[in-house]
Amino acid sequence: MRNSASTFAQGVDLSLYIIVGISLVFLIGITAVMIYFVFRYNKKRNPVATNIEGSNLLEVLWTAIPTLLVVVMFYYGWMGFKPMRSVPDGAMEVKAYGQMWKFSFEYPDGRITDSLVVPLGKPVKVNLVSRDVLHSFYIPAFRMKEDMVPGKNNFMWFEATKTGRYDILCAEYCGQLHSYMLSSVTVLPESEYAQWLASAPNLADEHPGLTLLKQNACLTCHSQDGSKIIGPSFRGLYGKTEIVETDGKEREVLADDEYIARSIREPNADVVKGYMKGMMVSYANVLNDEQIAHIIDYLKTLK
Ligand SMILES: [Cu+2]
Repeated sequence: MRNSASTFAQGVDLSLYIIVGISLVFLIGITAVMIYFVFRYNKKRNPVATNIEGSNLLEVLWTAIPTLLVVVMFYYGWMGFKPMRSVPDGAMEVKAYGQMWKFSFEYPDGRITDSLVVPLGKPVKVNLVSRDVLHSFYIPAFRMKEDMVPGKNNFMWFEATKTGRYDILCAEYCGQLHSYMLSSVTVLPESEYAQWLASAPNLADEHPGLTLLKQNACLTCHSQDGSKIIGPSFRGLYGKTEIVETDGKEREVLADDEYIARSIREPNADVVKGYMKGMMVSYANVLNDEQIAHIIDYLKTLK
């Protein structure tokens, strides 16, 4: 089986196996009977159609057997699901925020992080909060998925059974950059967790411009260390003279506030020489003037 790292994984996997198993038995059984009937009851062998009328035995069987199978599926599904909704007393609580397009986590001491870190073998309750639209908080290795619904307090809880780092994904299409909504949960032995908690950086202290760059996945294409990815690096960009292509003609521009704001709103207007046109979509409807100002302010710090 795939990576599994929480106490719930077994129950979810078991009910999945049972449902897939029953489905397979039917798939193979129905296909075999169908093939057999095609031969056994074709017109040459069986010129007069065979009809069965009024068989109480058959009617009881095809009512009772499917009912029983559906009850079996429900039973295992329910047994896997029930413990997910009753949080043990004394569970550690963390708040998870979903917003277009990132997750962030708030620890009881007010610390904000962009990935989740939890201790091994301890129940953790995650309160799920959406800041804008519907998101779905999904940890495949824990076999857990729960919606983040704006205006509604939702939660999940789990107990991690294996140390390691596991993906957290958004499983509800939430807009343009939904697929960039990734995070992770790291399970640490308790002593290491305590150490982490004492020294974890607090994102509340982060530059709002950097938060916006992360949130809008800008750093996927623009590095902060001077390396060339899909777009030009942000390091040393502000105040630099760039050679750009505007309407097919090369010209020199100064990377100032105006130029950067225009590049965010109309990325294909001035394309820096050596880079491809059409690689970036316009953020004119995503970022407002204030947010763009925060980003420019942050770029100024990347000397
Ligand atoms: Cu989302």
